[in-house]
Amino acid sequence: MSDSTAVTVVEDQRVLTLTLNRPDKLNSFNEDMHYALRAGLERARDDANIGAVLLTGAGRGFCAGQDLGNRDPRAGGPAPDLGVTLETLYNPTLRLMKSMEKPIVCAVNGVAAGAGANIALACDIVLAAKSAKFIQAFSKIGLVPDAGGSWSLTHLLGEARAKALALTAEPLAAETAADWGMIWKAVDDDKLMDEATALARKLANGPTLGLGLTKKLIQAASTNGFDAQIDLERDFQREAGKSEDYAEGVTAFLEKRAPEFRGK
Ligand code: T3D
Repeated sequence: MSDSTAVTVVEDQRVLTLTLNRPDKLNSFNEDMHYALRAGLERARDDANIGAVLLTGAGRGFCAGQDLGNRDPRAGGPAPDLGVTLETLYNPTLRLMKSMEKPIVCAVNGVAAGAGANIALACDIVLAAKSAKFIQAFSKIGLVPDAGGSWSLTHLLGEARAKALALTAEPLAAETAADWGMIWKAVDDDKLMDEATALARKLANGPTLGLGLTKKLIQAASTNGFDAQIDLERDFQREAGKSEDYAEGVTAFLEKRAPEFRGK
């Protein structure tokens, strides 16, 4: 586990809360923060006592993407190979987020720009404070969308809106993002953390085996055709149907009581 302060890590009631913590730089990514975030996610993936992740940012912003202080051309030398950063820092984390069979709830507490916006969109359920904005800032500095943004925006919004957001870098308000289906919902600023925490706790204490399979199933629908997808539903339902949680869920329903899920 990382001992960096760039991401604070708090475990409570089966939720691992990861808070990006470089507020004076709007939580922009340096190497330290990359590795700390990855270590937190790996802990959540591997620890059976953790059922869900809550990702948020410290201070007034969620994340402003890459720390551009580390990219100053005035320092001289050859141009950096940004492909290396993506390959070694961003992409492994994004793959981990998508592959871990536990839900990641994101509470976007303020501006989310560049890779910061797209890390949020790679989470499973995104809530944002009404004052938050999403900015595909890349085109302002001559880059292309990364951190999965070209995929997420296109899948969530379609080409028309994806292209306009990426080409113009216009800020998108949280409420519009919710209206467009880019995120789950926009909530009052002072309610954001309570609502996101309650949601993460509910998921973490739910039938986590089935929830993990559901995450995989929905993700597979982005590339599968209908036939392949209903075959996958059959396979995953077979697995879910053998779980203790399924037996408990049905028993609890029949006994008119709340279920006690164990994630098995
Ligand atoms: O490089 C690679 O490895 C490839 C990967 C690239 C991925 C990317 O994410 S590229 C895109 C990088 N991000 C940006 O271009 C966004 C830059 N930031 C902004 O445009 C604005 O800061 C915001 C629109 C996000 C917020 O604006 P505002 O007015 O609310 O805040 P501010 O005053 O601009 O920022 C507050 C402080 O945070 C300020 O520091 P100071 O002056 O108080 O000492 C500012 O410099 C700092 N800050 C904000 N974003 C970054 C940053 N410092 C370093 N890197 C940042 N990205």
